[in-house]
Amino acid sequence: MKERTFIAIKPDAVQRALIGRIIARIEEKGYKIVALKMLQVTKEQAASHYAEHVGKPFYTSLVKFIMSAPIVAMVVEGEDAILGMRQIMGKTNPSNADVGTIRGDFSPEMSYNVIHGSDGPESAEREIGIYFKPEEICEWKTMFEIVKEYNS
Ligand code: IDP
Ligand code: MG
Repeated sequence: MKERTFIAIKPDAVQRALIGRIIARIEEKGYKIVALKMLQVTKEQAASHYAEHVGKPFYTSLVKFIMSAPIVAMVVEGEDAILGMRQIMGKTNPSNADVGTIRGDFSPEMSYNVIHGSDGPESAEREIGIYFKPEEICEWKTMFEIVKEYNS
């Protein structure tokens, strides 16, 4: 099923100049970026984004970290894109993330794991709403979609 997921290139990856390489992986897979912007996460956005983690030992440092430098926020669309992006990202703890995944290849430790991706349809919708207005999401066709239409 065609899905949209919220993806963020986290502050550590922005600071390490990995924006282009991470976006390349999303494009190489064939997913469509339908919204994209750099922004400084506010306290309100951080609290809302990470509400499920309130009370966990890493919560305070997580919120501080996500506001420590800009993020690159995206809405990524594609067939089963929520699970697909989680696969491309790799496991939360980069020590267990497969080689070839973004976290497996670029992240040295769990608190600096370079990318966020929604973990299900409800969180995707909720997270997209935290960072994007509906009019910031672009309707457009990739070459692949145009070719598929032509062949159908
Ligand atoms: P996810 O990003 O793979 O969905 P979550 O469990 O939702 O993982 O955790 C959100 C973020 O919180 C992680 O990406 C990571 O940056 C951080 N985090 C999660 N667990 C730990 C931990 O045990 N220690 C330090 N940071 C953690
Ligand atoms: Mg999560």
